[in-house]
Formats: sequence, structure tokens, C-alpha cells
Amino acid sequence: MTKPKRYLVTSALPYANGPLHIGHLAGAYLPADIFVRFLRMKGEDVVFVCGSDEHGAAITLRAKSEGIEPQDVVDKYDALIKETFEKVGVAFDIYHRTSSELHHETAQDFFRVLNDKGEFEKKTSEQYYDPEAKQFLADRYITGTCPKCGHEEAYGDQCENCGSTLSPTDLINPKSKLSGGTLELKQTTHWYLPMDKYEEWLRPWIVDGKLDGEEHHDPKEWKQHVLGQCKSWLDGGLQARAMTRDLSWGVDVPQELEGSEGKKLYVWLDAPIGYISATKQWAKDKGKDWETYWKDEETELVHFIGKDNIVFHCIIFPIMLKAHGEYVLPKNVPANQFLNLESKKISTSRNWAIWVHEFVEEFKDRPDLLDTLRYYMIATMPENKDSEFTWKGFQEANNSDLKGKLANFVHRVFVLSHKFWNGEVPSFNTELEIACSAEVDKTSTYAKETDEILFHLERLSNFIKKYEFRSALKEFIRIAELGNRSLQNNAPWALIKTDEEATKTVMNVNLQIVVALSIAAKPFIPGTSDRMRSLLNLPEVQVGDLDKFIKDLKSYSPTLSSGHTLNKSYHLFTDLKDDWVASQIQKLEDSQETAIEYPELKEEATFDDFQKMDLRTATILTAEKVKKAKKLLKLTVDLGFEQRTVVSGIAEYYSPEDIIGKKVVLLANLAPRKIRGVESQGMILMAENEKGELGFVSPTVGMTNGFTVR
Ligand code: B3M
Ligand code: ZN
Repeated sequence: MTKPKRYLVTSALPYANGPLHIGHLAGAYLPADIFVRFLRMKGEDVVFVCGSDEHGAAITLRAKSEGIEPQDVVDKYDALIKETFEKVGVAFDIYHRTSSELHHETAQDFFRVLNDKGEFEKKTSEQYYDPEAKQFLADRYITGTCPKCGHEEAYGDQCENCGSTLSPTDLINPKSKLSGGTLELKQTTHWYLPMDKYEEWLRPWIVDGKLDGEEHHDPKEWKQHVLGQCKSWLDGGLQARAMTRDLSWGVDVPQELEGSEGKKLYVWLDAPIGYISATKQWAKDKGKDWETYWKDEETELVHFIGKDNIVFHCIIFPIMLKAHGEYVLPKNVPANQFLNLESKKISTSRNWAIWVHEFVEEFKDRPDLLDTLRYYMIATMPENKDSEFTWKGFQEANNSDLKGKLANFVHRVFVLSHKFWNGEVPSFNTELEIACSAEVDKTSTYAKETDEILFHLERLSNFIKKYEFRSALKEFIRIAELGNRSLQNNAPWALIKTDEEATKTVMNVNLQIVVALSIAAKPFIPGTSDRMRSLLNLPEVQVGDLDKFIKDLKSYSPTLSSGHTLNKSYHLFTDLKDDWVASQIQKLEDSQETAIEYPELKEEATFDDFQKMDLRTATILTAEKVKKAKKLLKLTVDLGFEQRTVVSGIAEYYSPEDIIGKKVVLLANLAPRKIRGVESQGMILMAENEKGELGFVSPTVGMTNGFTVR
């Protein structure tokens, strides 16, 4: 027997600051789970690790908004997330936590090694300090106006509106998310990783798959969009990145180091080390050696993530691993793109999401629907571009594939077998001619039919190895289609009256198809695989079953042997009706209404404060789109005594032709600002609802332009 390959597979560590939604599942967890279940079935040596990411601004901001301690936040969500994964069948070998002592030690040791090797540079710079909260603020704690698009809630590291990468000092009017107050710049010293220093080996590693001159992996096996993002980071020039932060929550910088006081490790330094500490914990529990999974070159390290984590897994973490010196680098990072929901972006804050824990709770007595969820999410997985989840699509996948093709086929085969032979698997005759299931020829034989099954199993395996799970799933359904056509073309219910011998052979083929389906289903819809096995009166699919099935079928001594007794069958899936779909959509809409979050009232303002603002009535005269800015319109407004140019972020809600002639209120004494190269001379007042939709504040028609609003 060939030695099994060794794999270490990771899924992005979810932030323990909220529950999982279907977008998470489709991005980093389901694909990894399929891959790992397949490898296990093949008998490979694979460890699948994950855990909660319990540090970073995501946690502390959540704690603040709920008015509880960070530790309470992570305890709550770590438990919820872990349980959700179990219920939806994402089967990690370990689900660990970055708040564990083992992780803190592991991360600190890693930091120490890099520090001792002189990989860091210490630098002092000016950073934003919140005098009210008495602390320096990490990028995510700072919001302000994006200098590129004018979006007013850009973060210190990124504008989610236009996608630009920012640094806090780029923001206009930066404010603290902690206190809401204004900020001052103050000096602070940090450990930096000079990423540019590593470009020499990093570029050939990413672009050519060569590490220090030797073949490491085939870059053609990496997804185009992953390579594209990496190259654009490289081409943009790598810069030194601070690896420590002034924070109170996180892993301490090793205390013996000078200047460590009050400093924590950067969350993106500590989080990926979480994969290592999880492996350590797993090895400890199982009496294994963790190091072979991280340090032996025979190990294939594969990271499953969403596209927003690419730079961290393809650039920063590999630099850390290589700089450390003892670790292997990832063989592949098959990142997925994003999943949208009913034609909108999934949004936690707007509660536009399907929460996995709610789904598994609601349908805990419906193993079929749990697998429909998995099946449909695989069928629409955003492997190479963003994709979309709709309840209509869910219904279709269920009704047409799982019920229409899979369940119907299985049920018919079982009913006929019970009717003809009391549920005993019939014998087969390789000399006989039967009708073909593949639509290519009219006639077929046992050998040709079983070859057809093997052909699809082989393709399915190859697709999974290439991380093409949608295509792999199609091969699964093709096997069911084979069965349906075999039934249709042979019509065993009629054939039995004239030729029992041929009927037996046909039905034996069909029962082998059911076995093939039960094995092929295992990585995708494991619950259904188990249910099929119990119908077949066979044990659940085990290590080696796929290869054994193939070998046995080739030598005409199938795993499911003649004379074996089958159990009575039932419908594995049932039709989902239109009103069921409507109720799911309704629930989504309703959850939005109940989730209205009113913005907090701002600090008290005096009448004088208000008086400072000069608000005027005006009319929009012209409107046009601003190039390359999805959200912006450039307007000319009439103030009666003069005309102004104003750039307004309303393009998502209004098209230019709709608003010409509109009466508006203009903040006329706002200092002019350049937005996308256009000077904006004032701001139009808009009301914003909980969905982020904008509406005009409009004086009654007939008002003259240029008068004050008070
Ligand atoms: N905690 C998840 C995210 O960005 C982040 C992944 C860490 S993987 C080491 O949504
Ligand atoms: Zn922006």
C-alpha cells in the first residue's frame, strides 16, 4: 500500500463576536469540510483544525456595544459557534480558542523567535490617542470620512464603501469609536515586520511556485483571483507592518522584552498562529506529534478562507512562517469569494443574513433540510466569483435534484427490489444485453454500465482534489441521472414479465448505483449518505470504502453482494412547496424590521452650536454620476443668489434624472472639501434609515431658494 499523504487543513478562525451566517459557511468551512471528508474517506493522514479568534477590535467593540466584558463576549460566541459547526456537520478534528493559555504561549514563543532572530524593526511614530478613553486606538477603532470617496464611516484601515486601503491618518475628521470623541496624535513605539525585506523569495514563491529555487507547488493550481490579489499586493510594494498594538485585550508582548508594557500582539499575528496552537492541542489530546504536521516537508498545508483574508494567508503568515525558519508554507490557499443573499450583500448589522444556528435549530428534526442547505450552498458556492443564495434556488435544488433525481431514484429501486425479490439483492449476468443508461448507445452490458459509474466517481474525485466542489457535486448528481435513465430505458416493472434474468441484472446495476451514491454523498451531504447506508443495510461509509467499491466493481464482485437483504425505503427528500419558500423569505424580511438599531443620540449641543450651521433652501439644477465612484453624484444646486457644486453620496438610491428640480436643504457654510477631485461646496441634508437608505429632507414645494432653515 502506498503511504498516505499528510495534510494539515485549516479553516479561517471565526471571530467570536457573533454567530455564523451562511456566507461564512460557504466561504471557509463547507469547502474545507468536503475536502477533508474526502481525504479521510481515501485514508489519507489529515488533520482539520479551526477555533475561535478571540482577540482584536471585533471583540472589544462588540463587548462595548453589549455593555459586557470581552471575556464574556468570547465565551458566549465561542460556545455558540462550536455547537453550530457540530450541528451543520462541519467536522473539525479540533475547534480550539485563541484565548487559551496554550495559544498565548505559542504566539509569544513565535514572537520571541522572530524577535531574537532580528526579524523585527522597532519604530516610533505618531498614532491616534483617545484622551477620553486614555488609550491609543487601533485602526478599527477609528472612523472618519474617506478621503477617496467621501464615505463618512470609513475605518482607519479601510473604506468599506470604495474598498480603498487606508491608514488612520488619511481619514478626514477622525473620531474614536470607543468614546465618540476627537483624537490627538501621540508618540508610541512598536515592533514592525519589514515585509519588503522578504520580497526576494516571496514573489517567486507566489508567482512561480518556487521556494529558494526549488519546486514548491504548481501556481496553476491556485485560483486566479487569489493569485491576482497577491500580485497586486506585491506590485503595490510591500511595507513594514506593525506587529504589536497598544491595547488592553489580546496576547501580551513577551514581558521580558523592553518596551512591552501595555503592548499586545497584532491580532493578525496571533490569529494564524492559532492554527498551530490548535494542532498542538489536538496532538496532545491524541498522543500525536504536532510538529510533523507543521515542520515536515511532506505535509501539505492548505488554508480555506474568504477573499478578505487573502493577504494575511498568502503574504503575511507565510512571511512569518519562513522568517521563523522551521515551518512549511501553504501548498494552496483556495479562497472563496462572497455569497450574497436574495440579491443583497449579507449584512450582520442590518440583519440581512440567514443565521446558521437558527436554521439548524428550526430544522433539527429534518435531516433532509440540513443536507439541502449543504447541497445548495455547494451548488452555488462562490468559488471564483461572488454568488447568490435565494430561497427559490434552495427550493429548486431540493425539488429538482435531491427529491427529483436522487430520492426518487433510490425509492423506486428499493420499492421494485422489495416487490420482485423481497428486498434481496438480485444476481447479475455479465453476458446479457440490457438497455443503456448513458444515452450514447442503445444497448449495454453490466460491464459498460458499471464503467459508467466509475467514470463519474473518478471525475468527482479529481474535481475535489482541484478544489472544484461545484463540479464535483455535479458528478454526484450525474450518477443519480444514470440510475434514472437506466430505469426509464429498461422499464424493469414491465421487463420482469418477459425476462426476469435481464431484470435482475438491470436492478443489480441500479443498486450498485445507490451504493456509489451513498459513498459519493459522504463529503457533501454526510447525513444523507448515512441514511442511504442504513437503507442499504450497510455500515456508514468508512475509510477505504471508495477505493474498495471501485476495485470490487471492476472485478465483478461488488461490495453489495447478491443475496444481501435491503431495508424498507422511504423518501429521502420531499418537495418543498411555494408557501414554504414564501415563509422563509417573509422571515428574512421580518427579521429586518425587528432588528432596527437606532443610532445613539449625540452629545448635547447648545443653541449656539446649532446657530453656527447655515442651512438654506435650494433646488437641484443638474446631476451627473461621478466616474468610478458608485455612490457619488455631482450636483449643481441653485441658492437663489448663487449656484454651487456639491458632491453627494446618494447615487445608489437616486439616478440623476429623478432628482433634477428637487427642493433640498443645503448646509451652506460647510468648509469646501475635495471629493474624487471635485470640490464640494456644501452638503445636502438627507435622512438615513436603518437599512442605510437615504431620503431627501425637502422643504414644501414653492419655497424660494436661498432662505434659511432654522
Ligand atoms: N478572524 C475572520 C475574518 O476575517 C478572521 C480570520 C482569522 S484566520 C487566522 O472574518
Ligand atoms: Zn471610500
